Amino acid sequence: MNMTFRWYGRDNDTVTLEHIKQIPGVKGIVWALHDKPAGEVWTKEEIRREVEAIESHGFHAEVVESVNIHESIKLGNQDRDRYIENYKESIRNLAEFGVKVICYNFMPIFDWTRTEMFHPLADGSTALFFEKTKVERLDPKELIRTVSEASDLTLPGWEPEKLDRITELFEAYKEVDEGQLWTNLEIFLKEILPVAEAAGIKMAIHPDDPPYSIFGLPRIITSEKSYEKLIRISDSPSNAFTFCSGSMGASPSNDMVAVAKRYANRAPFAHIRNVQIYENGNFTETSHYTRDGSIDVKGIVKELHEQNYTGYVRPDHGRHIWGEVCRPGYGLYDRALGIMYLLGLWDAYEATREENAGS
Ligand code: DNO
Ligand code: MN
Repeated sequence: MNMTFRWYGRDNDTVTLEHIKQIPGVKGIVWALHDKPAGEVWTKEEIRREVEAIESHGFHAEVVESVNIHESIKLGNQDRDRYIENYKESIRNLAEFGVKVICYNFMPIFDWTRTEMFHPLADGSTALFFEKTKVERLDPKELIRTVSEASDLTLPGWEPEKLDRITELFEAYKEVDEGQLWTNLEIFLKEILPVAEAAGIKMAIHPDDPPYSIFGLPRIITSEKSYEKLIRISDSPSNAFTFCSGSMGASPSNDMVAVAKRYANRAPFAHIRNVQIYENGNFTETSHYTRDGSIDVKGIVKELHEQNYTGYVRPDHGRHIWGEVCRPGYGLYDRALGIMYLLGLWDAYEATREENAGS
């Protein structure tokens, strides 16, 4: 496990690199140009600035999350080629600065979606929450307004530029069903994978979160079946996955230990976190501790350990604890606790292996 921590950059995050330095075992920073609109080229100058800041603190900057995909690519619009060419240039530029993995997702309009950012938990902390019936009931604009009122920050994909165009985007997606979205993904991958392969970069697609359709929009990276389909599209080593236990695992039908068993070797990047799923389909994010949620976090780490997993790992979202004011899900404290739990599990499995080898 190459332990990393997601950071939003000096101007966008309450957490600093100096803070992250004090979490034991963190080797790298997962970063992005967060102010960059989807579809624009990431220039060498911009990349250099970020990478140098990260490396000057003794971290590697080998993982980027995310280089976002322009809606025209997902929709298959006429102008998609221009955005695909820009994407290729960003891949080449990132490779020059030692980037090895680019995480991305192919969700229409929204990125990960929740209905409450500061849902109270029994222990007095708050966490992100997803209320299924609310999503089924509310118009997306209404939902975004109610959720955003509770915070200065919005969820990714809810940027004001996009919200201005939301009616138009929904209209456009009426023409795009799951099959069409797969075709558009395939066209994108066939174009960019040779470039990524030549540049030594793995394109690690992130599962949809939650892993089912919301607001009538198609969602296609939802289960192991999606992985099989992706591999059929291309078996290039650059056609890779981000394993995300909390995203794909928000569907109880996805057994994340089994997914790790079968697909960790194609996932150079893993997000590990827990969620508590309720019978009505609602779910809340919890601490990383296995007993706090529905995901077998310890089984996942065991599986990764058995495979001698050398990929990049990060704790995914955390709760907001000890009064921390931070980006929803991306505070310092609970993610630091998550890291210590993951590293602790790993070391325990390691110790067991050594004992068994010695006896
Ligand atoms: C949710 C998070 C997401 C993820 C993007 C990847 O689990 O990991 O914000 O970063 O969807 O593109
Ligand atoms: Mn994730």
